[in-house]
Amino acid sequence: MRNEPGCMDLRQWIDMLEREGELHRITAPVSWDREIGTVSRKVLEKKGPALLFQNIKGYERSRGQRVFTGGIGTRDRLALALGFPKGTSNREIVQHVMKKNQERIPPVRVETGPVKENIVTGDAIDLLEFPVPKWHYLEGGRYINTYACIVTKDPETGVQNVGIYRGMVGRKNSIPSLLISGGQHWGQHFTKYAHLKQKMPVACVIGWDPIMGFLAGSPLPAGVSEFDVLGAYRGAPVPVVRCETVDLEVPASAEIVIEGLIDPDPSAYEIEGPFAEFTGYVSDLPTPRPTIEVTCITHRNDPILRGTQEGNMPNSYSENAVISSAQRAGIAWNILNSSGVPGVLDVYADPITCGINIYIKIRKTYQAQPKQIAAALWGASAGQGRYKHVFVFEEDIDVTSYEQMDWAIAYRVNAGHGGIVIFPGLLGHALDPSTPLEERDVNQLGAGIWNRVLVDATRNWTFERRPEWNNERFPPTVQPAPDDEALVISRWKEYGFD
Ligand SMILES: Cc1cc2nc3c(=O)[nH]c(=O)nc-3n(C[C@H](O)[C@H](O)[C@H](O)COP(=O)(O)O)c2cc1C
Ligand SMILES: [Mn+2]
Repeated sequence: MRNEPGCMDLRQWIDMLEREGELHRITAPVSWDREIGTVSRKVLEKKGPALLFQNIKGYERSRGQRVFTGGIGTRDRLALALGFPKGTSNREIVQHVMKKNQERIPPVRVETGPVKENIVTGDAIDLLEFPVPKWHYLEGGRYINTYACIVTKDPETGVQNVGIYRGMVGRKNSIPSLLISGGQHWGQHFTKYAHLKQKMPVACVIGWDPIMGFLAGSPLPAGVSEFDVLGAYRGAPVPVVRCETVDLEVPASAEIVIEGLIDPDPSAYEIEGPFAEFTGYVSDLPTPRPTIEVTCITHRNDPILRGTQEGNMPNSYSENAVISSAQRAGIAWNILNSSGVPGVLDVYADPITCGINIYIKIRKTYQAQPKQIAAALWGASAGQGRYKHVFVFEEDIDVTSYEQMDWAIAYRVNAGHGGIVIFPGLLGHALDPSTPLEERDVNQLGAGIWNRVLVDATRNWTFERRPEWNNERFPPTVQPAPDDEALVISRWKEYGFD
């Protein structure tokens, strides 16, 4: 059963995690300089709790003293954030995401809220009054925008977008940011402002309802406001207030909001990077990038800086991975539904690869069904940076179990008979380090290139049914007969087992 909690601010979310035994408070003094990042990496390795650092060295009397991270570090905490109990199945969560992504409840404007308890402007602005971590030793600086949900407005339609895009502290009032002009929605807005020869207004929302980042961190269709979808997830409109210096709206009980302008003139760019990327590799040389000049900071009393350690490793996947794996599975399943592919029973993206590899369970009704699935995913623009490797299984295989999938890949895939298909030269992700640099030269090619692979681990329908196999195309498995199994289970204790 799912409960409808309504919108939650960060403090309510932290309280909920604490009640569920999913929060750890660190009261020992900790340094912002790599220590917070390393602690959070070690806790990710253990699939441990969310962390509230309450005592950051040198910040005892500063504007901000606390850092919160790891809120959605596991699938169980994602379930909690969505209003489900822990242990909810992949299928149930993904189907909820598919439905809610398509619903809308617009926000409601309120006069004021806790985010206006403190308003900082002009020379008083100093981003390093907040305990901004340097997360990783190879990173180029202190990243303040890691889980910041950045609001921008389409200058033509007036629709607001909310997206997560990284940004580093440059000067005391500047945030050079990874702004990709092509696919990302703030990048599309930026191109329009540049055309108008105007600076783009932005508002970075740091710390609010966990589902805001869940929606801002994965692609909804262009032109859809993530605030409207967030309202639908919560069954209640998002209460928003107007910003002080830009014509944008932000949640009224956010912890910290950084308002600013991005100048499209490249001479205003500042250096950003390197950064520990979602792929688990550190990439990008220090590069001049579009930069937020901060015009105002508003924040709650005793604000909590919400941040996250980026980068997936096999033994320690990031929050981004947990979030985007559920979203990317839902997006894939919606693509398959809208393409008319029948018989899809489950779609799983493991956090480790967050949908770069995608596992699909079907009820097979025709031989070409897995090929149709791959073609649909590869043809959709929402699949641009995901679904590089598509694996298709039948209904007897649990696609959340690597053991089961491994067995099916071993004994149902025949590469010489259509079991493996490579489609070269499709849209790809420019950050994938397995792609040669020249094939991810976005300036030259417009987008990265991938050689995509389908692994069809369903039983081959070109095989004839055989009488000695009970008229099936494959032999029977070694599973005991149901009657034999029932007898043995009923006598289990008599054999001396527990
Ligand atoms: C924690 C986290 C960090 C992210 N960092 C970046 C980033 O630095 N740059 C980027 O372009 N996308 C980043 N993303 C992915 C975008 O948020 C995602 O593509 C999203 O769809 C952007 O919103 P939009 O579709 O409204 O543009 C990040 C996602 C998460 C969850
Ligand atoms: Mn968007």
